[in-house]
Amino acid sequence: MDSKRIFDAIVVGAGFGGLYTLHKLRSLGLEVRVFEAGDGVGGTWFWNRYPGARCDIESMEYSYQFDEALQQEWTWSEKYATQPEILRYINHVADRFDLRRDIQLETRVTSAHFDDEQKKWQVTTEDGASYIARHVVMATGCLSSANLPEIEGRESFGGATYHTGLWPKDGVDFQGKRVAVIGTGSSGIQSIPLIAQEADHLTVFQRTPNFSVPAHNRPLTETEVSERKSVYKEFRKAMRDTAFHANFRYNEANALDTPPELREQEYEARWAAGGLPFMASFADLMFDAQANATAARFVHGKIDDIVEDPNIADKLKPNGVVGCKRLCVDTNYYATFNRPNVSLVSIDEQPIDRIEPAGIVAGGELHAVDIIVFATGFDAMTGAMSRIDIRGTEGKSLSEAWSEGPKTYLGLCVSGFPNLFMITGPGSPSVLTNMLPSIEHHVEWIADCVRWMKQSGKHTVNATLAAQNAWVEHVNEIGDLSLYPRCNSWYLGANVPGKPRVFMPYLGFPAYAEKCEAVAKGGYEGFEAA
Ligand code: FAD
Ligand code: N01
Repeated sequence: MDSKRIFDAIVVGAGFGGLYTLHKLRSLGLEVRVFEAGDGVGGTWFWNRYPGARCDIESMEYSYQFDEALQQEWTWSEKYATQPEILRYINHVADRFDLRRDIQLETRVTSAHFDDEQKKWQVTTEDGASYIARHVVMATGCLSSANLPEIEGRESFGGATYHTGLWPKDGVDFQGKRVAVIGTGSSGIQSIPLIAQEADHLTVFQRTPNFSVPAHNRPLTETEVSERKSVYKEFRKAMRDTAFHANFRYNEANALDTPPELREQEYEARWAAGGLPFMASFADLMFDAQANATAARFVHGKIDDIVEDPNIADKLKPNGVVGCKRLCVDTNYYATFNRPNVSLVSIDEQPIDRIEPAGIVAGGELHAVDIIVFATGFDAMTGAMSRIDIRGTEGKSLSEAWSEGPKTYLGLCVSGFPNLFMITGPGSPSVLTNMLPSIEHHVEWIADCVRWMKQSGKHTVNATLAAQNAWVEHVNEIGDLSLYPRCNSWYLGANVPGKPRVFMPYLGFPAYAEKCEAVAKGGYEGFEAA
């Protein structure tokens, strides 16, 4: 790249968020540089190359909609696209919009400091270079900071270890190997069935069982693709008025007001259709524990039907609330435990004592393995930003400002950090939605704000503390109406030891988009512009 050091905007991250931000800010005439730690674009889909990695929102919805020609010309092959196909799509977008010339790969941002006098940001990268920009956009991802558990002896292991979110490009050969997978979230549940097919023996270490529904993935037919494309714009617009920003066929009825036979029929139909729309079976599922228990009993019944050994079936049954942790979407997950080469270690009963050169010791028993796969998730929503030394006005550190949990205005900005924007930050709906439209919504809001600043001769926008406090209170109030805060999920930071427990996403599309629009129309209410 050229040696230019001064830009209008610096974007951190070249996933879906960073790429669209670059395109959009460029269209305003801004000079933009994107810094990306990886050696390719794609973010999530660049890093998560584990076997079975796919989207769990249907491909024709889990894609950009900002450009009609793009969505007409790209054809997805399957209902849920694989990681390689999604990565091909992202690369296509990077080429199609000539984005690469402003993306600096293999460049990790280590700090971003606001200069109170210049009213600009100084951004430093790992190689010690410094750059200046008026605006900084953190497109660093909600699920981009791998969480490797501190298990005693981890470094002493004699075989190979992998984290699903840092998977090697050349893949991993499991043939003839004894493999351990630690973790049974979405990444574990997607990869376990495929690793089991290849490995000599697979031992799954499960700390908390998770609810999973079948994907029923399949190729898309030409007819359904062309039918959707013929109304793509209208379809996308209709999705914007839904809670998850996706075609979940929401049922307005409550589970508890529905007679048991009809309730079962609804669950059966959703199970047969597959995927996350299971959560839209009834309107009260995430708001009433008794309603949710009807869904939990249904899934327990399915686990009993699929898993032959009743003892193993019981271990696989989650106790908690369906959807309280992100519902998993699988292909043959529960059936994998019928295979003779798969065993399940429930960490509840046999806690992991340590890792030794030969394998994992749990409950005093050594499980000798050649490979350990950590499907242990991410320091979600705040992890990537916390790893950067971010300092706002008067040198105030973001880590300190967030020491009791992240506080933001609209999940877009933080008070005291002028012109620093986040894509799908904590306090926005982000991970509780189809993230592609949520990303596009944020990018477009930020671009509108930057355009407004240019037009009105403003150099900085800074969220007021009062607006931020009111927003944080509102996010908590709404979260508390639901069952989400009731379980140990990464939504709350519960998966990372020592992380403050705060329900981080905002539950509330489409009201959220209306609020953001009202803020902008009201002359950026809740912001001080100077
Ligand atoms: P990311 O794609 O995470 O990109 C962030 C980028 O920032 C990364 O490339 C990272 O290297 C870079 N970065 C971070 N810190 C720095 C730094 N300091 N310096 C330089 N670069 C940095 N969402 C859905 O809605 N539907 C799905 O089906 C779905 N499936 C998923 C499957 C997996 C396996 C995972 C992990 C997540 C999935 N998600 C899904 C969520 C997914 O993260 C988002 O949909 C989306 O891809 C996020 O895009 P992004 O650009 O915001 O962040
Ligand atoms: O991570 P997770 P993930 N010892 O945090 C366990 C998206 N995604 O990578 O539940 C032992 O969900 C942990 O146990 P517990 C999606 O949004 C989507 O799977 O904390 N175990 C859990 O079982 C998803 O929600 C797809 O008790 C430990 C697992 O590791 C998000 O990314 C695919 C442990 C981590 O599960 C994260 O998913 C993949 C320890 N010390 C990801 N620490 C799709 O399907 C953690 N665990 C589209």
